[in-house]
Amino acid sequence: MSPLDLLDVDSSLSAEERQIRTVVRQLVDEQVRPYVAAWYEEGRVPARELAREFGKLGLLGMHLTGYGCAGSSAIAYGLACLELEAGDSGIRSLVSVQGSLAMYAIWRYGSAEQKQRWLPTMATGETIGCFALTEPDHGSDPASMATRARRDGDDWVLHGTKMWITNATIADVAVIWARTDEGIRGFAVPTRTPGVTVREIRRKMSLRASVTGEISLDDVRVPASAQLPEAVGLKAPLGCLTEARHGIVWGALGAARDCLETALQYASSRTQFGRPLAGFQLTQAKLADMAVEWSKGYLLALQLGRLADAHRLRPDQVSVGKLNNVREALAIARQCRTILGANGVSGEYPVLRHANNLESVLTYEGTSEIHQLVIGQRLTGLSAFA
Ligand code: TGC
Ligand code: FAD
Repeated sequence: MSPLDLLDVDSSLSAEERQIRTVVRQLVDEQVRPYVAAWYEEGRVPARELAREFGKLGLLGMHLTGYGCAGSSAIAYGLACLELEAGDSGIRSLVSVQGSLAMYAIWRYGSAEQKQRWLPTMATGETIGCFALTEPDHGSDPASMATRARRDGDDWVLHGTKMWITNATIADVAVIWARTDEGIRGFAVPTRTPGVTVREIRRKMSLRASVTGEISLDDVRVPASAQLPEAVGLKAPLGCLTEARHGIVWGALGAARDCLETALQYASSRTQFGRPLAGFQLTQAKLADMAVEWSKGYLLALQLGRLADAHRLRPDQVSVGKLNNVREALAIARQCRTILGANGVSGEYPVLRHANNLESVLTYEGTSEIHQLVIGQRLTGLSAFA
Protein backbone atom coordinates (compact mmCIF):
# COMPACT_ATOMS: atom_id res chain seq x y z
CA MET A 1 0.00 0.00 0.00
CA SER A 2 1.30 3.47 -0.88
CA PRO A 3 2.00 5.59 2.23
CA LEU A 4 0.02 8.38 0.55
CA ASP A 5 -3.14 6.26 0.36
CA LEU A 6 -4.10 7.14 3.94
CA LEU A 7 -7.68 5.94 3.47
CA ASP A 8 -6.78 2.64 1.79
CA VAL A 9 -8.75 3.62 -1.31
CA ASP A 10 -6.60 1.17 -3.28
CA SER A 11 -8.37 -1.75 -1.63
CA SER A 12 -11.57 -0.88 -3.50
CA LEU A 13 -9.86 -1.29 -6.88
CA SER A 14 -10.36 -4.56 -8.74
CA ALA A 15 -7.43 -6.88 -9.42
CA GLU A 16 -7.62 -5.97 -13.11
CA GLU A 17 -7.52 -2.24 -12.34
CA ARG A 18 -4.48 -2.72 -10.12
CA GLN A 19 -2.82 -4.81 -12.80
CA ILE A 20 -3.36 -2.10 -15.45
CA ARG A 21 -1.95 0.46 -13.05
CA THR A 22 1.16 -1.65 -12.42
CA VAL A 23 1.78 -2.11 -16.13
CA VAL A 24 1.43 1.61 -16.91
CA ARG A 25 3.61 2.57 -13.93
CA GLN A 26 6.31 0.24 -15.22
CA LEU A 27 6.06 1.70 -18.71
CA VAL A 28 6.42 5.23 -17.31
CA ASP A 29 9.37 4.16 -15.12
CA GLU A 30 11.17 2.64 -18.12
CA GLN A 31 10.25 4.85 -21.05
CA VAL A 32 9.37 8.26 -19.65
CA ARG A 33 10.95 8.95 -16.26
CA PRO A 34 14.63 8.58 -17.31
CA TYR A 35 14.23 11.00 -20.26
CA VAL A 36 11.44 13.42 -19.47
CA ALA A 37 13.51 16.10 -17.74
CA ALA A 38 15.65 16.41 -20.90
CA TRP A 39 12.58 16.45 -23.17
CA TYR A 40 11.13 19.19 -21.01
CA GLU A 41 14.32 21.22 -21.05
CA GLU A 42 14.69 20.89 -24.83
CA GLY A 43 11.00 21.48 -25.48
CA ARG A 44 10.86 18.35 -27.64
CA VAL A 45 9.31 14.95 -27.10
CA PRO A 46 9.42 11.81 -29.28
CA ALA A 47 5.64 11.77 -29.35
CA ARG A 48 5.21 9.49 -32.35
CA GLU A 49 7.52 6.83 -30.89
CA LEU A 50 5.80 7.07 -27.52
CA ALA A 51 2.38 6.79 -29.14
CA ARG A 52 3.41 3.49 -30.73
CA GLU A 53 4.64 2.18 -27.38
CA PHE A 54 1.38 3.28 -25.72
CA GLY A 55 -0.53 1.68 -28.59
CA LYS A 56 1.21 -1.67 -27.98
CA LEU A 57 -0.14 -1.59 -24.41
CA GLY A 58 -3.64 -0.67 -25.57
CA LEU A 59 -3.60 2.74 -23.84
CA LEU A 60 -4.90 4.75 -26.81
CA GLY A 61 -8.68 4.92 -26.69
CA MET A 62 -8.51 2.23 -24.00
CA HIS A 63 -12.01 3.00 -22.64
CA LEU A 64 -13.59 2.74 -26.11
CA THR A 65 -14.91 -0.50 -27.60
CA GLY A 66 -14.25 -2.11 -30.99
CA TYR A 67 -11.72 -1.06 -33.67
CA GLY A 68 -8.85 -2.53 -31.65
CA CYS A 69 -9.69 -0.55 -28.49
CA ALA A 70 -9.43 -2.31 -25.13
CA GLY A 71 -12.91 -1.46 -23.77
CA SER A 72 -11.57 -1.05 -20.24
CA SER A 73 -13.46 0.57 -17.36
CA ALA A 74 -13.45 4.32 -16.77
CA ILE A 75 -11.61 3.69 -13.51
CA ALA A 76 -8.89 1.70 -15.29
CA TYR A 77 -8.55 4.53 -17.81
CA GLY A 78 -8.33 7.03 -14.95
CA LEU A 79 -5.62 5.01 -13.23
CA ALA A 80 -3.65 4.89 -16.48
CA CYS A 81 -3.94 8.69 -16.75
CA LEU A 82 -2.74 9.01 -13.15
CA GLU A 83 0.36 6.92 -13.83
CA LEU A 84 1.13 8.70 -17.11
CA GLU A 85 0.86 12.13 -15.49
CA ALA A 86 3.09 10.99 -12.63
CA GLY A 87 5.66 10.95 -15.44
CA ASP A 88 4.61 14.28 -16.96
CA SER A 89 1.35 16.07 -17.75
CA GLY A 90 2.47 16.35 -21.38
CA ILE A 91 2.65 12.57 -21.68
CA ARG A 92 -0.88 12.20 -20.30
CA SER A 93 -1.97 14.95 -22.72
CA LEU A 94 -0.68 12.92 -25.66
CA VAL A 95 -2.86 10.01 -24.59
CA SER A 96 -5.88 12.17 -23.60
CA VAL A 97 -5.98 14.02 -26.89
CA GLN A 98 -5.53 10.87 -28.94
CA GLY A 99 -8.05 8.72 -27.05
CA SER A 100 -10.56 10.97 -25.32
CA LEU A 101 -10.74 13.80 -27.84
CA ALA A 102 -9.75 12.75 -31.37
CA MET A 103 -10.64 9.04 -31.23
CA TYR A 104 -13.71 9.62 -29.07
CA ALA A 105 -15.06 12.25 -31.49
CA ILE A 106 -14.80 9.80 -34.40
CA TRP A 107 -16.00 6.83 -32.32
CA ARG A 108 -19.03 8.70 -30.95
CA TYR A 109 -20.03 10.91 -33.89
CA GLY A 110 -18.35 9.37 -36.95
CA SER A 111 -19.74 7.31 -39.84
CA ALA A 112 -18.97 3.58 -40.13
CA GLU A 113 -16.48 4.43 -42.87
CA GLN A 114 -14.73 7.11 -40.79
CA LYS A 115 -14.44 4.73 -37.81
CA GLN A 116 -13.01 1.98 -40.00
CA ARG A 117 -10.62 4.38 -41.71
CA TRP A 118 -9.16 6.06 -38.63
CA LEU A 119 -9.73 4.20 -35.36
CA PRO A 120 -7.74 0.93 -35.78
CA THR A 121 -4.47 2.71 -36.61
CA MET A 122 -5.14 5.42 -34.02
CA ALA A 123 -5.47 2.67 -31.40
CA THR A 124 -2.03 1.32 -32.35
CA GLY A 125 -0.47 4.80 -32.42
CA GLU A 126 0.44 4.56 -36.13
CA THR A 127 -1.97 7.41 -36.85
CA ILE A 128 -2.04 10.49 -34.62
CA GLY A 129 -5.05 12.72 -34.10
CA CYS A 130 -5.65 16.17 -32.70
CA PHE A 131 -8.76 18.05 -31.60
CA ALA A 132 -9.13 21.63 -32.74
CA LEU A 133 -11.73 23.67 -30.91
CA THR A 134 -9.87 26.70 -29.50
CA GLU A 135 -9.18 29.73 -31.72
CA PRO A 136 -6.96 32.77 -31.21
CA ASP A 137 -10.00 34.90 -30.27
CA HIS A 138 -12.29 32.22 -28.82
CA GLY A 139 -11.08 29.99 -25.98
CA SER A 140 -13.50 29.66 -23.07
CA ASP A 141 -16.38 30.59 -25.35
CA PRO A 142 -16.21 28.13 -28.27
CA ALA A 143 -19.85 28.92 -29.18
CA SER A 144 -18.49 32.16 -30.71
CA MET A 145 -15.97 30.35 -32.96
CA ALA A 146 -15.10 32.10 -36.22
CA THR A 147 -13.94 29.07 -38.25
CA ARG A 148 -16.50 28.43 -40.95
CA ALA A 149 -17.43 25.45 -43.10
CA ARG A 150 -19.54 26.14 -46.19
CA ARG A 151 -21.09 23.70 -48.60
CA ASP A 152 -19.82 23.78 -52.17
CA GLY A 153 -21.54 21.08 -54.22
CA ASP A 154 -20.82 17.78 -52.46
CA ASP A 155 -17.78 19.23 -50.69
CA TRP A 156 -17.22 21.32 -47.59
CA VAL A 157 -14.80 24.27 -47.62
CA LEU A 158 -13.24 25.14 -44.24
CA HIS A 159 -11.68 28.49 -43.39
CA GLY A 160 -10.26 29.77 -40.10
CA THR A 161 -7.51 29.35 -37.51
CA LYS A 162 -7.26 27.01 -34.54
CA MET A 163 -4.81 27.77 -31.74
CA TRP A 164 -3.12 25.91 -28.89
CA ILE A 165 -3.79 22.51 -30.42
CA THR A 166 -2.01 19.59 -28.72
CA ASN A 167 -0.36 17.14 -31.18
CA ALA A 168 -1.11 19.53 -34.09
CA THR A 169 2.27 19.29 -35.83
CA ILE A 170 2.46 15.50 -35.61
CA ALA A 171 -1.20 14.77 -36.38
CA ASP A 172 -2.32 12.81 -39.44
CA VAL A 173 -5.95 13.71 -38.82
CA ALA A 174 -7.40 16.81 -37.19
CA VAL A 175 -10.90 16.85 -35.75
CA ILE A 176 -11.91 20.39 -36.69
CA TRP A 177 -14.94 22.13 -35.22
CA ALA A 178 -16.47 24.81 -37.45
CA ARG A 179 -19.59 26.93 -37.79
CA THR A 180 -21.97 26.09 -40.67
CA ASP A 181 -25.31 27.58 -41.72
CA GLU A 182 -26.93 24.83 -39.59
CA GLY A 183 -24.77 25.36 -36.50
CA ILE A 184 -21.50 23.86 -35.25
CA ARG A 185 -20.30 20.68 -36.95
CA GLY A 186 -17.20 18.47 -36.74
CA PHE A 187 -14.90 17.28 -39.55
CA ALA A 188 -12.18 14.63 -39.66
CA VAL A 189 -9.61 16.39 -41.85
CA PRO A 190 -6.42 14.66 -43.04
CA THR A 191 -3.68 17.17 -42.23
CA ARG A 192 -2.09 16.70 -45.66
CA THR A 193 -5.14 18.24 -47.31
CA PRO A 194 -4.15 21.29 -49.42
CA GLY A 195 -4.76 24.54 -47.51
CA VAL A 196 -3.91 23.09 -44.08
CA THR A 197 -0.84 24.76 -42.54
CA VAL A 198 0.47 23.80 -39.13
CA ARG A 199 2.92 25.82 -37.07
CA GLU A 200 4.49 24.74 -33.80
CA ILE A 201 4.01 27.04 -30.79
CA ARG A 202 7.46 27.38 -29.21
CA ARG A 203 8.67 29.17 -26.06
CA LYS A 204 6.08 27.57 -23.78
CA MET A 205 7.09 27.75 -20.12
CA SER A 206 4.72 24.87 -19.31
CA LEU A 207 3.90 21.49 -20.87
CA ARG A 208 7.20 21.58 -22.70
CA ALA A 209 7.23 17.78 -23.18
CA SER A 210 4.16 18.12 -25.38
CA VAL A 211 3.63 19.24 -28.95
CA THR A 212 1.38 22.30 -29.32
CA GLY A 213 0.51 24.08 -32.54
CA GLU A 214 -1.60 26.44 -34.57
CA ILE A 215 -3.65 25.15 -37.51
CA SER A 216 -4.54 27.51 -40.36
CA LEU A 217 -7.30 26.43 -42.70
CA ASP A 218 -7.21 28.37 -45.95
CA ASP A 219 -10.28 27.31 -47.93
CA VAL A 220 -9.61 23.66 -47.20
CA ARG A 221 -11.81 21.50 -49.41
CA VAL A 222 -12.94 18.15 -48.01
CA PRO A 223 -15.55 15.72 -49.31
CA ALA A 224 -18.94 15.41 -47.58
CA SER A 225 -17.68 12.11 -46.17
CA ALA A 226 -15.27 14.06 -43.88
CA GLN A 227 -18.13 15.50 -41.84
CA LEU A 228 -18.89 13.63 -38.61
CA PRO A 229 -22.58 12.85 -39.23
CA GLU A 230 -23.68 12.52 -35.60
CA ALA A 231 -21.93 15.68 -34.35
CA VAL A 232 -24.69 18.28 -34.17
CA GLY A 233 -24.14 21.53 -32.27
CA LEU A 234 -21.72 22.60 -29.56
CA LYS A 235 -22.75 19.72 -27.34
CA ALA A 236 -20.73 17.39 -29.65
CA PRO A 237 -17.28 18.86 -28.87
CA LEU A 238 -18.35 19.49 -25.26
CA GLY A 239 -19.23 15.79 -25.01
CA CYS A 240 -15.65 14.94 -25.97
CA LEU A 241 -14.39 17.37 -23.32
CA THR A 242 -16.38 15.54 -20.66
CA GLU A 243 -14.41 12.38 -21.53
CA ALA A 244 -11.04 14.10 -21.47
CA ARG A 245 -11.76 16.12 -18.33
CA HIS A 246 -12.52 12.88 -16.49
CA GLY A 247 -9.03 11.66 -17.39
CA ILE A 248 -7.54 14.90 -16.08
CA VAL A 249 -9.33 14.47 -12.73
CA TRP A 250 -7.20 11.35 -12.28
CA GLY A 251 -4.12 12.56 -14.11
CA ALA A 252 -3.59 15.60 -11.89
CA LEU A 253 -3.37 13.24 -8.91
CA GLY A 254 -0.41 11.54 -10.61
CA ALA A 255 1.57 14.78 -10.91
CA ALA A 256 0.74 15.58 -7.26
CA ARG A 257 1.75 12.09 -6.11
CA ASP A 258 5.11 12.36 -7.82
CA CYS A 259 5.72 15.70 -6.08
CA LEU A 260 4.65 14.33 -2.70
CA GLU A 261 6.80 11.21 -3.01
CA THR A 262 9.76 13.36 -3.99
CA ALA A 263 9.20 15.77 -1.08
CA LEU A 264 8.75 12.96 1.44
CA GLN A 265 11.95 11.29 0.34
CA TYR A 266 13.85 14.57 0.28
CA ALA A 267 12.59 15.64 3.71
CA SER A 268 13.64 12.28 5.17
CA SER A 269 17.19 12.43 3.84
CA ARG A 270 18.03 16.15 4.06
CA THR A 271 19.35 17.29 7.43
CA GLN A 272 19.32 20.87 8.81
CA PHE A 273 19.82 21.97 12.40
CA GLY A 274 20.96 18.42 13.14
CA ARG A 275 17.77 16.60 12.17
CA PRO A 276 15.93 15.53 9.03
CA LEU A 277 13.54 18.12 7.55
CA ALA A 278 10.81 15.50 7.98
CA GLY A 279 11.27 15.78 11.75
CA PHE A 280 10.24 19.44 11.91
CA GLN A 281 6.64 20.05 12.89
CA LEU A 282 6.18 22.67 10.17
CA THR A 283 7.30 20.19 7.50
CA GLN A 284 4.98 17.53 8.90
CA ALA A 285 2.07 19.98 8.88
CA LYS A 286 2.71 20.61 5.17
CA LEU A 287 3.03 16.90 4.40
CA ALA A 288 -0.09 16.02 6.40
CA ASP A 289 -2.24 18.71 4.76
CA MET A 290 -1.06 17.68 1.31
CA ALA A 291 -1.64 13.97 1.93
CA VAL A 292 -5.16 14.74 3.21
CA GLU A 293 -5.95 16.78 0.08
CA TRP A 294 -4.48 14.07 -2.13
CA SER A 295 -6.60 11.39 -0.43
CA LYS A 296 -9.76 13.51 -0.83
CA GLY A 297 -8.93 13.98 -4.51
CA TYR A 298 -8.45 10.22 -4.95
CA LEU A 299 -11.86 9.52 -3.39
CA LEU A 300 -13.41 12.14 -5.65
CA ALA A 301 -11.83 10.59 -8.74
CA LEU A 302 -12.99 7.13 -7.72
CA GLN A 303 -16.56 8.32 -7.23
CA LEU A 304 -16.56 10.00 -10.66
CA GLY A 305 -15.09 6.83 -12.16
CA ARG A 306 -17.86 4.77 -10.59
CA LEU A 307 -20.49 7.14 -11.98
CA ALA A 308 -18.85 6.96 -15.43
CA ASP A 309 -18.80 3.16 -15.34
CA ALA A 310 -22.50 3.21 -14.42
CA HIS A 311 -23.10 5.65 -17.35
CA ARG A 312 -24.46 8.21 -14.89
CA LEU A 313 -21.68 10.82 -14.95
CA ARG A 314 -22.94 14.37 -15.55
CA PRO A 315 -20.70 17.12 -17.03
CA ASP A 316 -21.11 19.31 -13.92
CA GLN A 317 -19.85 16.42 -11.76
CA VAL A 318 -16.74 16.23 -13.94
CA SER A 319 -16.34 19.99 -13.38
CA VAL A 320 -16.25 19.34 -9.60
CA GLY A 321 -13.38 16.90 -10.12
CA LYS A 322 -11.45 18.94 -12.68
CA LEU A 323 -11.72 22.12 -10.58
CA ASN A 324 -10.72 20.48 -7.31
CA ASN A 325 -8.09 17.99 -8.37
CA VAL A 326 -6.14 20.29 -10.67
CA ARG A 327 -6.31 23.20 -8.22
CA GLU A 328 -5.16 21.00 -5.33
CA ALA A 329 -2.48 19.27 -7.42
CA LEU A 330 -1.03 22.66 -8.30
CA ALA A 331 -1.11 23.74 -4.63
CA ILE A 332 0.61 20.48 -3.66
CA ALA A 333 3.30 20.89 -6.33
CA ARG A 334 4.05 24.44 -5.17
CA GLN A 335 4.13 23.42 -1.50
CA CYS A 336 6.42 20.44 -2.23
CA ARG A 337 8.75 22.83 -4.02
CA THR A 338 9.24 24.76 -0.76
CA ILE A 339 10.25 21.56 1.04
CA LEU A 340 13.05 21.02 -1.47
CA GLY A 341 14.42 24.52 -0.91
CA ALA A 342 16.79 25.59 -3.69
CA ASN A 343 16.73 22.08 -5.14
CA GLY A 344 13.01 22.67 -5.70
CA VAL A 345 13.80 24.96 -8.62
CA SER A 346 16.26 22.50 -10.18
CA GLY A 347 15.39 20.34 -13.17
CA GLU A 348 17.17 17.51 -11.31
CA TYR A 349 13.91 17.11 -9.40
CA PRO A 350 10.47 16.83 -11.02
CA VAL A 351 8.58 19.18 -8.72
CA LEU A 352 8.74 22.55 -10.47
CA ARG A 353 8.26 20.81 -13.84
CA HIS A 354 4.99 19.36 -12.54
CA ALA A 355 3.95 22.72 -11.06
CA ASN A 356 4.65 24.49 -14.36
CA ASN A 357 2.76 21.81 -16.30
CA LEU A 358 -0.22 22.09 -13.98
CA GLU A 359 -0.56 25.76 -14.94
CA SER A 360 -1.57 24.54 -18.42
CA VAL A 361 -3.78 21.82 -16.99
CA LEU A 362 -5.53 24.47 -14.89
CA THR A 363 -6.30 26.38 -18.10
CA TYR A 364 -7.04 23.76 -20.74
CA GLU A 365 -10.16 21.62 -20.91
CA GLY A 366 -12.06 24.49 -19.25
CA THR A 367 -10.36 26.96 -16.91
CA SER A 368 -11.01 26.86 -13.16
CA GLU A 369 -13.32 29.84 -13.55
CA ILE A 370 -15.36 28.05 -16.23
CA HIS A 371 -15.75 25.01 -13.96
CA GLN A 372 -16.76 27.25 -11.05
CA LEU A 373 -19.42 28.76 -13.31
CA VAL A 374 -20.65 25.32 -14.41
CA ILE A 375 -21.01 24.31 -10.75
CA GLY A 376 -22.56 27.70 -9.89
CA GLN A 377 -25.12 27.22 -12.63
CA ARG A 378 -25.95 23.75 -11.32
CA LEU A 379 -26.44 25.14 -7.80
CA THR A 380 -28.41 28.27 -8.66
CA GLY A 381 -30.04 27.50 -11.98
CA LEU A 382 -28.57 30.78 -13.24
CA SER A 383 -25.97 31.07 -16.02
CA ALA A 384 -23.27 33.60 -15.16
CA PHE A 385 -21.09 33.00 -18.24
CA ALA A 386 -22.06 36.19 -20.06
P1 TGC B 1 -24.32 25.66 -23.30
O1 TGC B 1 -25.53 26.35 -23.86
O2 TGC B 1 -24.17 25.54 -21.82
O3 TGC B 1 -24.26 24.19 -23.90
C1 TGC B 1 -24.45 23.91 -25.28
C2 TGC B 1 -24.95 22.47 -25.36
O4 TGC B 1 -23.92 21.60 -24.89
C3 TGC B 1 -24.38 20.85 -23.75
N1 TGC B 1 -23.20 20.77 -22.84
C4 TGC B 1 -22.46 19.68 -22.70
N2 TGC B 1 -22.57 18.45 -23.23
C5 TGC B 1 -21.64 17.54 -22.89
N3 TGC B 1 -20.61 17.80 -22.06
C6 TGC B 1 -20.46 19.04 -21.52
N4 TGC B 1 -19.41 19.29 -20.72
C7 TGC B 1 -21.41 20.04 -21.82
N5 TGC B 1 -21.57 21.34 -21.48
C8 TGC B 1 -22.68 21.78 -22.10
C9 TGC B 1 -25.53 21.64 -23.20
O5 TGC B 1 -26.40 20.81 -22.49
C10 TGC B 1 -26.16 22.19 -24.46
O6 TGC B 1 -26.88 21.14 -25.08
P2 TGC B 1 -28.20 21.44 -25.96
O7 TGC B 1 -28.80 20.10 -26.19
O8 TGC B 1 -29.05 22.33 -25.10
O9 TGC B 1 -27.72 22.11 -27.20
O10 TGC B 1 -23.06 26.30 -23.98
P3 TGC B 1 -22.29 27.67 -23.70
O11 TGC B 1 -21.95 28.26 -25.01
O12 TGC B 1 -23.07 28.49 -22.69
O13 TGC B 1 -20.92 27.17 -23.06
C11 TGC B 1 -20.83 26.52 -21.86
C12 TGC B 1 -19.35 26.38 -21.42
C13 TGC B 1 -18.76 27.75 -21.12
C14 TGC B 1 -19.37 25.54 -20.16
C15 TGC B 1 -18.53 25.70 -22.53
O14 TGC B 1 -18.42 26.53 -23.65
C16 TGC B 1 -17.14 25.32 -22.08
O15 TGC B 1 -16.96 24.25 -21.50
N6 TGC B 1 -16.11 26.18 -22.34
C17 TGC B 1 -14.74 25.81 -22.09
C18 TGC B 1 -14.05 25.49 -23.39
C19 TGC B 1 -13.06 24.38 -23.24
O16 TGC B 1 -13.05 23.65 -22.29
N7 TGC B 1 -12.21 24.21 -24.26
C20 TGC B 1 -11.32 23.13 -24.25
C21 TGC B 1 -10.67 22.97 -25.62
S1 TGC B 1 -9.92 21.37 -25.85
C22 TGC B 1 -8.59 21.39 -24.84
O17 TGC B 1 -8.35 22.24 -24.05
C23 TGC B 1 -7.73 20.23 -24.95
S2 TGC B 1 -6.36 20.27 -23.92
C24 TGC B 1 -5.90 18.72 -24.23
C25 TGC B 1 -4.75 18.19 -23.52
O18 TGC B 1 -3.59 18.49 -23.95
O19 TGC B 1 -4.97 17.36 -22.58
P1 FAD C 1 -9.72 32.94 -22.25
O1 FAD C 1 -10.98 32.24 -22.60
O2 FAD C 1 -9.37 34.18 -22.98
O3 FAD C 1 -9.73 33.22 -20.67
C1 FAD C 1 -8.77 34.08 -20.05
C2 FAD C 1 -9.16 34.22 -18.58
O4 FAD C 1 -10.47 34.78 -18.47
C3 FAD C 1 -9.22 32.86 -17.85
O5 FAD C 1 -8.83 33.01 -16.52
C4 FAD C 1 -10.71 32.53 -17.89
O6 FAD C 1 -11.12 31.66 -16.86
C5 FAD C 1 -11.31 33.92 -17.72
N1 FAD C 1 -12.68 33.95 -18.24
C6 FAD C 1 -13.11 33.73 -19.53
N2 FAD C 1 -14.44 33.80 -19.59
C7 FAD C 1 -14.88 34.06 -18.33
C8 FAD C 1 -16.17 34.24 -17.75
N3 FAD C 1 -17.30 34.14 -18.47
N4 FAD C 1 -16.24 34.51 -16.43
C9 FAD C 1 -15.11 34.59 -15.67
N5 FAD C 1 -13.86 34.43 -16.16
C10 FAD C 1 -13.76 34.16 -17.48
N6 FAD C 1 -7.54 23.72 -27.15
C11 FAD C 1 -8.01 22.84 -28.08
O7 FAD C 1 -9.04 23.07 -28.71
N7 FAD C 1 -7.33 21.68 -28.33
C12 FAD C 1 -6.19 21.36 -27.70
O8 FAD C 1 -5.63 20.30 -27.96
C13 FAD C 1 -5.66 22.29 -26.74
N8 FAD C 1 -4.47 22.03 -26.13
C14 FAD C 1 -3.92 22.99 -25.30
C15 FAD C 1 -2.63 22.80 -24.80
C16 FAD C 1 -2.05 23.78 -24.00
C17 FAD C 1 -0.65 23.60 -23.51
C18 FAD C 1 -2.79 24.92 -23.64
C19 FAD C 1 -2.19 25.96 -22.73
C20 FAD C 1 -4.05 25.12 -24.13
C21 FAD C 1 -4.63 24.16 -24.99
N9 FAD C 1 -5.89 24.36 -25.57
C22 FAD C 1 -6.39 23.47 -26.48
C23 FAD C 1 -6.58 25.63 -25.37
C24 FAD C 1 -7.36 25.70 -24.06
O9 FAD C 1 -8.47 24.89 -24.08
C25 FAD C 1 -7.75 27.18 -23.84
O10 FAD C 1 -6.55 27.86 -23.55
C26 FAD C 1 -8.75 27.35 -22.73
O11 FAD C 1 -10.00 26.83 -23.11
C27 FAD C 1 -8.91 28.83 -22.30
O12 FAD C 1 -9.05 29.66 -23.40
P2 FAD C 1 -8.11 30.98 -23.56
O13 FAD C 1 -6.71 30.56 -23.35
O14 FAD C 1 -8.50 31.62 -24.84
O15 FAD C 1 -8.50 31.90 -22.34
